[in-house]
Amino acid sequence: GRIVASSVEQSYIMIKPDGVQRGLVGEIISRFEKKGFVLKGLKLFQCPKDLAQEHYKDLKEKPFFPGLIEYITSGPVVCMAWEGDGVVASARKLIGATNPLQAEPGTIRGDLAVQTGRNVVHGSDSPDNGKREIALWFKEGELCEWESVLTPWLV
Ligand code: RTP
Repeated sequence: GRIVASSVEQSYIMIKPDGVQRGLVGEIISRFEKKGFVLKGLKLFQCPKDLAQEHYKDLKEKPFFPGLIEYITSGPVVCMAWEGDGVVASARKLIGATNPLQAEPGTIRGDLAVQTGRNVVHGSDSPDNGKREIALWFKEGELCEWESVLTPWLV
């Protein structure tokens, strides 16, 4: 879809099927809310195979690629667009290392997961990929422009 460009940095954050299945949706959303980022898009979504393949296209030569596509399409995901200065790098820190056994306690993966192949959440790795992924996962009209009460306190 085509999404109206925001001047503020945005990250595409996704709760993967294991996070939804395990009832961790509220816990994960809460961490981004408490940090002070602003939620601009949110939906529960059954990802089709072609979208999963497009999202992870840079990994298509990896041996784990077929298993990754099966995992991401195995049940609904929660798609989110989070906004704020520095949100992309900060969200990666909140999420923690790709391998949850190496992720620091206090991070989402460090606290809630044990397997790389079941690491509960995705976060964009650059502001450009944040834009690309939000445009890939959301359609026109699915993002909301609204004024958070955080703005006068945090910006
Ligand atoms: P993400 O894109 O989900 O935030 O993860 P990431 O940047 O931390 O990791 P990346 O290397 O981009 O890998 C994407 C996702 O593929 C799965 N993976 N499985 N079995 C394996 O060795 C393996 N390696 C990666 C993980 O779900 C990882 O998050």
